Amino acid sequence: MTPAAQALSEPELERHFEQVIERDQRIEPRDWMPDAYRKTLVRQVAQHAHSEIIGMQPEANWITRAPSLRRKAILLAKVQDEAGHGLYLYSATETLGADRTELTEKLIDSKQKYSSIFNYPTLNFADVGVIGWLVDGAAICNQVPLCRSSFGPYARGMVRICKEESFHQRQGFELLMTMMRGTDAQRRMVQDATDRWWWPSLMMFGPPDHDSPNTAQSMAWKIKRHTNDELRQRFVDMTVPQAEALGVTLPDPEISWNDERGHYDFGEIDWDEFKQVISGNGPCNAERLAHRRAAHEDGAWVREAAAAYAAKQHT
Ligand code: BYC
Repeated sequence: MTPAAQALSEPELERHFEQVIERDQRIEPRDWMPDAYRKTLVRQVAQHAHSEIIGMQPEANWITRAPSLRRKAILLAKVQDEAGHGLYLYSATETLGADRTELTEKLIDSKQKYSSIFNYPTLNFADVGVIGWLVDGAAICNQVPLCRSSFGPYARGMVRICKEESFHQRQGFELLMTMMRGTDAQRRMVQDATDRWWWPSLMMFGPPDHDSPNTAQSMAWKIKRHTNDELRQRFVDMTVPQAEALGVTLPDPEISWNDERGHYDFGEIDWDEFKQVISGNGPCNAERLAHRRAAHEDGAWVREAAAAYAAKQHT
């Protein structure tokens, strides 16, 4: 907080905060902010960071079995990028006063969420391509508007993350194009992966607007710039022509262009499945958390050594 701001009363600080939001300027870490604004940002950004880190697991499953050295190098680089995204985002939470160790503990104790999408298994190598195409594609739709989020460190972090995500999306599409030009068996793999990932990708955008408790306030604070349903629709509109170009069928017979709305209509999402997955009962929740917990325990000696080294530098 600047010395001038320190002299202001609480209602004046609140008014100043609201003006910054109204003018589409950024709130910075040392600015005064309402506790609830800080809390919702820590919740969203921590969940986002956890998603990047847990999201390394489904694709890492294929690093040792990638079909060529080129595909292996690409996949390794992509999974490393996700680790980087997690680190930028944990750093953004630290500017809000959160403690990264505590956040990791909350993740492994199931007290904080991560994206539902990473609780599904990666059964064949086409899943790597479909994650790039659909999961990173959905992530881009959701995250590009976050580059204009009202909290400075989050918005700035998202600029670089989005650049890398769009590269990931293209690598996924290129992988799938290559497989679609291959054998019948390869084309069947791509269709099978598309069938399994389509609906979970739509769920990534969160519950429908009428059932989304956080959207109204997060939009008023300009943390979120669009509702969950608006972004989901944008993703469907973007992806249907891509599926046609690729030559795969999206597993929803209700997809059709609606001239009146100027959008594609699509079928009903299974929200019971979504609720099950975010309550810890998805196909891979237990495995993902067990793996993350084991990695955290295995890394204890590194953290201890780093702390001992830092302490030595200060003596
Ligand atoms: N999964 O009121 P709502 C990536 C929770 S990683 C799980 O609409 P909000 C990648 C929500 O947290 C990309 N939980 O909430 C990485 C809330 O629960 P709490 C990850 C979900 O926050 C590796 C409750 O449901 N992206 O791209 O206004 C490899 C009610 O929801 C989900 C982000 O994290 C879900 N899908 O809106 C490849 C983006 N959806 O917290 C790729 C940043 C909702 O009250 N986050 N919930 O207990 C956001 O944009 C927003 O937080 C959301 C939800 C749109 C996700």
